[in-house]
Amino acid sequence: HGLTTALPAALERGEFFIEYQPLVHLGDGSVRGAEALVRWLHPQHGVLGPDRFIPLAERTGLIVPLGRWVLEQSVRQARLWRERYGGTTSAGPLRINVNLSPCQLTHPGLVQDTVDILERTGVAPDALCLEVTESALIGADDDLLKPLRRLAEMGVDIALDDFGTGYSNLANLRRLPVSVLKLDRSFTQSMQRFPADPVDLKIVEGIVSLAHSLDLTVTVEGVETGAQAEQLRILGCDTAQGWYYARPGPPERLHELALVDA
Ligand code: G
Ligand code: G
Ligand code: MN
Ligand code: NA
Repeated sequence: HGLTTALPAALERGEFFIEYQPLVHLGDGSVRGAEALVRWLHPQHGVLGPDRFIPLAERTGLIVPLGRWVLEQSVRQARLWRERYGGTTSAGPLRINVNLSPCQLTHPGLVQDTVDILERTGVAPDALCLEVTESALIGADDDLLKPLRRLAEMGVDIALDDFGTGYSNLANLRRLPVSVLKLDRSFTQSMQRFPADPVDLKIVEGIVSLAHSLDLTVTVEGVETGAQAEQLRILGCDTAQGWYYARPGPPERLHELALVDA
């Protein structure tokens, strides 16, 4: 339909833009980086969120050039942040998280495109974290994991996004080249009630303890209140993201948030 056929021209016309949502260290509240979230400024419909067009882009294959564009823009932005701060904030260099769709994982150019973008921009691989959903990696064979392994060996972090929703076998984690778990928003929501559901508390505690024993970092999504942040900090989560800290916004917002902190 209409949106689908308009996608390729939209990329050429520069109708896509990226908002950034900060990632905050739960221990000291400092901004450590941001997740890049793509939007489409449609000439008739206004701003469309990724839910409206990413599935269409996946079906038509446009996700590959669109994803490459998002990666390049985001890494360039990370480079600008580094220049602005002389490379560091109080908490070290700002990092950038970029979502990968399953189609990008199977595209043969992924590793080379990523290497090229990092080289062109002069950004170190360890400033980049690629987010892959848990469901995309369920039952993944070695062919699918190979490019992620190569990227991980270069120092790029791989995060398992929406973790806890995909029915993945926890033992399976050992096989995956991931260094970050992003706990799904549903866990954070269950911390809203006070006292929180004791079973949910145990589940989060268990995930955090397993993750740390495997040398993985735990990021929580969807933090909307200070009480949730405090509960998740006590449970041992490392990093948080959510409206309590900031909604996704233009890159200048992150400058302000990180500078307040520096
Ligand atoms: O922007 P919003 O917070 O509504 O994000 C909705 C979903 O869209 C998130 O699950 C996110 O992972 C996904 N998303 C946002 N930007 C991108 C992108 O550049 N590529 C892919 N594949 N998914 C994205
Ligand atoms: O990659 P992922 O699908 O997890 O992208 C995050 C999505 O969650 C985006 O759509 C973003 O706008 C949304 N989001 C970010 N912070 C919050 C929050 O605190 N509460 C809720 N309900 N949604 C959030
Ligand atoms: Mn994500
Ligand atoms: Na997510």
